[in-house]
Formats: sequence, structure tokens, C-alpha cells
Amino acid sequence: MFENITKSLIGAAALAVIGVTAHAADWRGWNIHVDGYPNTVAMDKFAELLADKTGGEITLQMFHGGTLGSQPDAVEQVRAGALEIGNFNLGPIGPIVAEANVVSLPFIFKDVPHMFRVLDSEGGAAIAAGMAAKGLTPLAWYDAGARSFYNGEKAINTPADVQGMKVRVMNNDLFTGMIAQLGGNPSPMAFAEVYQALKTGVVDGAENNWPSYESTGHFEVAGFYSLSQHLIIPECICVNTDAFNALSPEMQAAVSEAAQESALLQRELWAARELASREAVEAGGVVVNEIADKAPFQDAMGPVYEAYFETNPDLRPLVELIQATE
Ligand code: GTR
Repeated sequence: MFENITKSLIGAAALAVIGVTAHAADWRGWNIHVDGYPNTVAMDKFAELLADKTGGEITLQMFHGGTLGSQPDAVEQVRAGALEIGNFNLGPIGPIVAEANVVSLPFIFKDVPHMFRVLDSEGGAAIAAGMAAKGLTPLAWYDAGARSFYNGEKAINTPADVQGMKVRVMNNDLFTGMIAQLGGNPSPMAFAEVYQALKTGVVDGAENNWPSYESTGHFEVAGFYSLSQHLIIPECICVNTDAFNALSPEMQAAVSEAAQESALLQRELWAARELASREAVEAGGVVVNEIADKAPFQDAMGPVYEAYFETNPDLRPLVELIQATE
């Protein structure tokens, strides 16, 4: 018996050694969204593709639903290497990476295709380089549509309608500046807390895209959705820069390919979910308000841009490059 145990221990030790040499990495990944959400499905697909394309050398265990913490915390964990992978919105990355913050300037993109054209060009390369230098290497870009305002009281048609309203925003000075310029009171808060905050009146409103407005149930407690489309922010599959750089060129190529394929799937699922979410909330009684004239909202953003240029004078050309991109 003793001999058997010893043998199996030796066997296990030998396997562990083989495991270490044949197996490059066991990664852990963060995602904030619920089951069935386009990003959740696409991140699971990424994990599957990663194992396939690396011949099992890299595995990824995904933790969905924000179980490993809030987004700002998770961004720090990936930067520090406590986690290797994150599906992040670039909003909460902006305060850490100045180049990446350009995408959080209100109304910077004309629409989602414009955003992807920028990301696929020189502007995107500058953003990616800035992120990689801060420990977050973007492997692929996900679609997150456009964000619009919602609240439980009324349709929003002009900045005056935001006056005095307490509005939840993601953690980023650009967003607090944006709400302040519209005359509202910005309230930065973690995504997971927004439902209760809306329900109990801690905030009057928030802003997000169709799928998040629907999947979080925010539409149940804030039934007026006004199509301001003031922010079009991409999301990334980001990997800890050191973990990525430690891989062989072949492995890096396999990881990137897996991420690109995951992004293609995500964008397809996203397009379908945007429509489905809109239909679902409308069926749930939400009042959808098209804003006839968005110019007053755009015009109010001058000081937000000026403050950004003051802090980042060297990034003015990047903003101008984006604005000049057809
Ligand atoms: C969602 C986004 C999340 C998170 C959230 C929020 O649209 O996918 O990553 O940023 O918005 O408002 O916090």
C-alpha cells in the first residue's frame, strides 16, 4: 500500500514536471457581463480557440459576471499580472492610458464603422501602443455600440433636460465633465451598483448601450431611453503585456489569431443583440425617444475637449487625425 502511494506520488510529480514543460500558461480572464451576452459568448469562444490554436499550451479560465471585482479593479489586476486577460471597455482605461482616452471624448466618432476605421489605422496603432506600454496589450477590438441617456422621469431632448439630474457615469473625468457641462450632477459608480442606485433614487439616470440597458434590468427602473448616442467606445480583449511578451512569436500569433476570430464573432452577435435588446425593452414598456437635434449636446462639449488638451497637449494631433478620418 505504502509502495503504491509512493509510486502514485512519484507518478504525479513526474506528470507535474511534464505539465510544466509542455504547458506554457494557465490564464485567468475577467468579464463583467452575464451569460448569453455577446461578450460572454465571444470570450468563451476565445478561450476555446486559444486552447485549439496553441495546441493546449495556453488555457484560459473565464470568470464572467464581474465575479473577480469591478472593472477599474480588474484593469489594475491585469496590469499587475494577477489576472492575464480582461474584456475591458476603454472608458475605465482612459484615466491610465492618455492615448486610449481619446475614444472617451464625447461625440468623437461619427458612428461605429468610423470607430473601427480609426482603430484599424494609425490612430488605433497609437492607442494600442499606449495601452501596451501601461501593461494592457489589446489583442482585438469588440463592438460596444453607442451609449445613450436613460432615467425614470422623462425623455431628454436638450441639455436643459439634464439640468440638476444625478447621472451615473463610469470612472473617468471626461464623463464627469460631460455631465457637468450638461448641467447635471455626475456620479461615478461601479456597474454592479447601478441597478440599486436607480431603483432607490440614489441616482436619477445613467447611460449605456441597448444590450447593457437591457441585460442589467436597468430598463425596469429607468424607462425613458433617449438616443443621445454621445459615446461610442470600443472594448478590447486585453492581455497582460509581460505575459504576452514572454511567449514565443508562434504562440503570440496563435493568441492574436484567437482574439481576432473571437472579435469577429462578438461583432456579429453584437449586431443581433442590439436589435433584440431594443425590442425587448420596448416590449417591456420603455419609452424610446429619438433626439431631433443633437447639436446642442455636441456644442456643450467644448470645455471637455479643452480640459483634455490642457492635460494632454501632445494628443491634439491624434484627436485631429480621428476627426479627419473618413
Ligand atoms: C458596458 C460595458 C462594460 C461596462 C459598463 C459600465 O456597456 O460593456 O464593460 O463598462 O458598460 O457602464 O460600467
